[in-house]
Amino acid sequence: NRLKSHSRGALIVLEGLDRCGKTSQASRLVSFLTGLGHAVEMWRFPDRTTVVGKMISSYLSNRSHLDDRAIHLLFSANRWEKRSLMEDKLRCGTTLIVDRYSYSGVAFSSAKELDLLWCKTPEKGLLAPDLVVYLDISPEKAAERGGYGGERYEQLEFQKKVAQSYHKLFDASWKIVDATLPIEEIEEQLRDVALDCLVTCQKGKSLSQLWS
Ligand code: FDM
Repeated sequence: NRLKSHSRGALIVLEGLDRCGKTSQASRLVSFLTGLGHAVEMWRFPDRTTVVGKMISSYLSNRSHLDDRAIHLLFSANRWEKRSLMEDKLRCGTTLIVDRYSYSGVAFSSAKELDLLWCKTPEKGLLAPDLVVYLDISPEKAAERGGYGGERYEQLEFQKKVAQSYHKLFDASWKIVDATLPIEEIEEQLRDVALDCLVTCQKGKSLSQLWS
């Protein structure tokens, strides 16, 4: 029983440092919204299943090496190759909970000292999220959680730079959630903002484009 399938779905993005809890919160939110009868899918970027995604995955696991700008553009291309499907899903009423998006693209690449504006440019024209939730944790606390998997960016010094880059992207519309709160409290906050966002989209808020 899909409720309100005549109105569009919401594009909700979760961002944050590695080990901030994004992925588990995203799946909890998907279960919650699905339980209420909404059509919901969990997406993530990079989407490692595509050809471009496989190149990214190989880079992240240090099996290949790429120029900083080349990998930046691959991450962006990986979003572009999903753009039309994303728009179709949203217009058909499916809400997408997305684990990382263009903000990760800009935050991680500009942490390598690539120019911020240069990093944003290939993202222009992708769909703008209806809601961005930032799970806020210090790089030190995140590192203490352990389980850095050994991928290229999972190092404290680099995560410190990523945190600074994220701060440059903060926008008044973002929902900043303290990622060190108990899991259930974070979950509760996410439910509230997500439901508000769904209502706004159902009421006819139009889709817009990122950074154009
Ligand atoms: N990452 C992710 C980027 O550098 N640019 C991007 O555009 C995206 C989406 O890839 F370290 C980085 C962030 C992270 C790594 O992400 C893989 P997951 O969430 O660990 O799969």
